[in-house]
Amino acid sequence: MAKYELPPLPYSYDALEPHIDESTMKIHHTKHHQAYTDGLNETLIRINALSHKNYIIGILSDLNSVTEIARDAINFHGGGYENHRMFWESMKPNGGGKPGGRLADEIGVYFGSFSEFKEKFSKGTIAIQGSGWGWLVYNQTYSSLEFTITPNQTSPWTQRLVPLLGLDVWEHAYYLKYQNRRIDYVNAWWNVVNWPEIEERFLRVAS
Ligand code: MN3
Repeated sequence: MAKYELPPLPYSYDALEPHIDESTMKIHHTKHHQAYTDGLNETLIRINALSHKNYIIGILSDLNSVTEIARDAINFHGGGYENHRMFWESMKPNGGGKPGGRLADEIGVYFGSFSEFKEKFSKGTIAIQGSGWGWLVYNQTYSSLEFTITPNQTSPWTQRLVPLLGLDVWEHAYYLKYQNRRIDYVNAWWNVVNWPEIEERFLRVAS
């Protein structure tokens, strides 16, 4: 397997204005995401696993297969690489609104309604202590939708949960524009969610 490379953003750095500002997007992508990508490659080289047959999702789903000395680094950099790859695609200019189709129905089943889901996701994510992510995940064991949070860059895949929609609440994701007002960032972020993409992710895994 070739080295991992920073995936290009599917839109321009200023495309999510005014909700997420250009400077934040540029630094977040070219510095932070690049650093996780580099860290992942360096870790894989260190353990002679650059040719690991599995894509990073497979590795994260089975962290015990990684030699113990590198497990934390793979969790962090590999999670950081994959979480951010998904994050960029989870957003789009003129996004927001509500999901449709089967995902909308299932959100109704598991959360009561879309507004109840949104409230649970927002509250739970705003309340994360320190750095981490809020997630809508698909639990393949129970064929259910769940809200969960992970610390730092830990991926839901490490808990055998399929990430559908994640929100990065590290300060680097919002501090330039929102400073300490994480709640304002979270509320604004809903305006750029790429629901058609999240619906497709759900349909690919839902049984
Ligand atoms: Mn980030």
